[in-house]
Order: sequence, then C-alpha cells, then structure tokens
Amino acid sequence: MAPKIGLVGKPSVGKSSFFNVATMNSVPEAEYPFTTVEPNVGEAYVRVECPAEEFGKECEPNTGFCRDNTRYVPVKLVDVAGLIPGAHKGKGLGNKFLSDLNEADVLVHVVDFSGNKDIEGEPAEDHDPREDIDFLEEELDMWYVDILEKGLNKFERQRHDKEPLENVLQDQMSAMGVRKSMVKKAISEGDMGKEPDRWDDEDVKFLASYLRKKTKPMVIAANKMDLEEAKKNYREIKKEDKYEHLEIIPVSVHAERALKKADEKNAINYLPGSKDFEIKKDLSEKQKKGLENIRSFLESFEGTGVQKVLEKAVFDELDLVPVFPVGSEGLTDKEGNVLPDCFLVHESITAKDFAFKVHSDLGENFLHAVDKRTGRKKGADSEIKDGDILEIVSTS
Ligand SMILES: Nc1nc2c(ncn2[C@@H]2O[C@H](COP(=O)(O)OP(=O)(O)OP(=O)(O)O)[C@@H](O)[C@H]2O)c(=O)[nH]1
Ligand SMILES: [Mg+2]
Repeated sequence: MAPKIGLVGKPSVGKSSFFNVATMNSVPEAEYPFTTVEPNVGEAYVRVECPAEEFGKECEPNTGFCRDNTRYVPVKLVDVAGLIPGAHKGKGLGNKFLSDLNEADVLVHVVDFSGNKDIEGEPAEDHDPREDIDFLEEELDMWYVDILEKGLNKFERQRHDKEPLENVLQDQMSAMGVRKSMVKKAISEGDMGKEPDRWDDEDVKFLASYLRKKTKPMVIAANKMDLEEAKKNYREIKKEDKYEHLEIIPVSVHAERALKKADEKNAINYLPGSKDFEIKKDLSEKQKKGLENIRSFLESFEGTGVQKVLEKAVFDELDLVPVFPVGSEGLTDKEGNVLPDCFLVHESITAKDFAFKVHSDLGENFLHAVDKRTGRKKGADSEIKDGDILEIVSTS
C-alpha cells in the first residue's frame, strides 16, 4: 500500500497547483478562493536509488518509472478544498471535507509565503504567513476534538460495558489511524487521570492535539518562493525559535512546472528533484533568460522544493524505507521482470512483517527471507534494511 499524503492549507496557496505538477494532472487552479471543492486524488513519486546498476542490469518497474538510475516510486497525493479560520464552526466550506484526509498518513501544509493573500485567500498585501502556520494547527486540532468528543460521549453511555477508554477511542478514531497505545501514552503524558468526566476542555484539547500530531505528522511547503516577498518572509521566519521545530521547505511550484514542461518538449534535460538541468535545444534569448532565472533559484534553494517536500514527508516524517521483493531466480519475478516492485515500509519492520505486506500467504507460510546481495538467510524477526532486495521463502 502506497503511503497517502494530504495537501492542506487556506484557499489560493497553490494546493491544486502542487497536486498538478507532482501528479501530472490538470485539475482547476485559479486566483480566487475555493477553486477546489471535491477532493482530487493522484499519483506522485518519491525518489529511491535503483539497485539494478549494482548488478549491471536495468530494472523493469511494475509501477512508477526509472530514470538515470533513480527509481520514482508511487505515493498517493490528495488535494482538498481550502480551510479558513473557524472552519470547525462551519466557516467557508466548513471542515466536512477534512474527512477526505482521514486516511492521509502525513500532511503537507501549503503556505503562501508571499503574503499576497489574506487568511481567507483573498488578495492582500503584507499578510503574515505566520498567521497561516498557526491557525491551521488549531483547525486540525478542533477537527480531532469533535471526533474525540463523540468517542468520549460513547464511553459515558456505555460505561456499563466496562470497555476500556482506549478501546472505545481507538474504535471511534480508527479511520484516522488512532491506536490504543497512543491514547494511553497521551493520557499519561498529559497527566490528566483516567476519568474523562473529570477532564476539562484543555485536557480534551491536549489529547486531541497529541493524537493529531501522531497520526498526521506535517511538513510545511513555503510556496511561491519565486516571489521576492516570499523569500524575505522565509529568511525571517527561518530564524525564529518559535518555528524551529517545524520542517519548512522552500518551494516554487511554478518553477517545477516550467522545468517539467521544458523537459517534456525536449528543450532541457531535467530530472524532477534535481538541483540543476541541462539545456538541449537552441532557445530564444527570452526562454534562456527565464531558464537561467530558475537555475539561480535552484542553486539558492537546492531544487524547486516539490520533490523535497514529498520525500521529507515519506522518509523523515513517516520513516519509510524502500525494499525490493524478488523471486527465487536472480533479481526477477516469475515473469522475468528485473526488480519489478519497490515497497515503502516502516524502517523498524521485520522480515516476516515485510512478507505479510507483499502477500498475506507469504506472511502466514513464512520460512525465511534471503538477502539477495549476500545470499544470507534472514529469520522472521530480523529487521529489514533500507534498500534491501529480498526473496521470501515460504511453504506455500
Ligand atoms: N508565483 C507563484 N504563484 C503560484 C505558485 N503556485 C501556485 N500559484 C498561484 O496561486 C493561485 C492559486 O493556486 P491554486 O492551486 O488554485 O490554489 P489552491 O490552494 O488549490 O486554492 P483553493 O482550491 O481555492 O483552495 C494560482 O493563481 C496559481 O497560479 C508558485 O509557485 N508561484
Ligand atoms: Mg485547489
């Protein structure tokens, strides 16, 4: 199962533009707020080093693609409607669409760093992006509070069942990925006691916020960095202690789009995520100037930021690593395709957990795995490693 990344933020910050450029779609994007109402779901990619070259081979991916020895592995991207302050009380489009993000494993908060839009996405001057960073966390917390309260009410109503609180809450919030262990840990860290009828609003908010941060870790995409105002805001905010704990990645969706288009037209050679590109065709002076501007942007910010945001989310926030399952013959599957699959799995899983991810039959009938680099056997409990190529040997 590919990890799912949700794009959130106030209207007109470039969520749909980010979605389009990362998934090569063309959903509507526009200057006015609430351009998006229904969610868009698409396939984006994260980069992984392809191991085929180590063996003097070329890979044949079932999903995604490979370019210059870099494997682009699919992840799911979801673009939803804009969110404004007070959404949890029904403002704007309210927060009903947040349920479209229930299953998101990680969020990307797209922020317009230029300050050219107010908090509701209407044109403005000198709007402070700090406000956007702050309000969004509050709205997400309130979304969790609403659902948590439903769970607490249920717990009160069913007291006679003697079902532990963490079980009731895990049930109520399962769509969001809340687990019993998280509820227990939050309650102990918040030092709030185990009797919800004694909790005040602050306790409930603490628990909601804790669960939100655990189940929806977040990366901030500081978008529109091609504009001077955005660069200025970024430099200032980066220096502030208050925002030190956040992953803020400078992004220009427009720069990424220009490069991808030029690459498609064979005018340049650009690999998504790279810090540079090569001009292949004779271009007009104007075109060259435009591209040179983008080149200096790439130098300053180490790329356009689009790939970096996706990869921060998948590799740093979710701690996923690539593992390549193959059959018994060399590096191929039964059909003879070289390194056909790449799974993104949590770095702490075992060889047997991995077998279950590939196929439940392989997990149930697991004997051992074989590390295809060394030929050594790996037992059920041995941890998988970043970039492993594994054959699963089972009785089935
Ligand atoms: N300068 C600049 N403008 C951008 C960039 N990315 C998006 N925009 C512009 O921002 C505006 C809003 O873009 P959308 O992608 O529709 O924004 P959204 O966040 O999906 O908005 P809603 O669907 O209304 O919530 C459009 O005019 C885009 O062209 C960027 O990297 N740089
Ligand atoms: Mg949109």
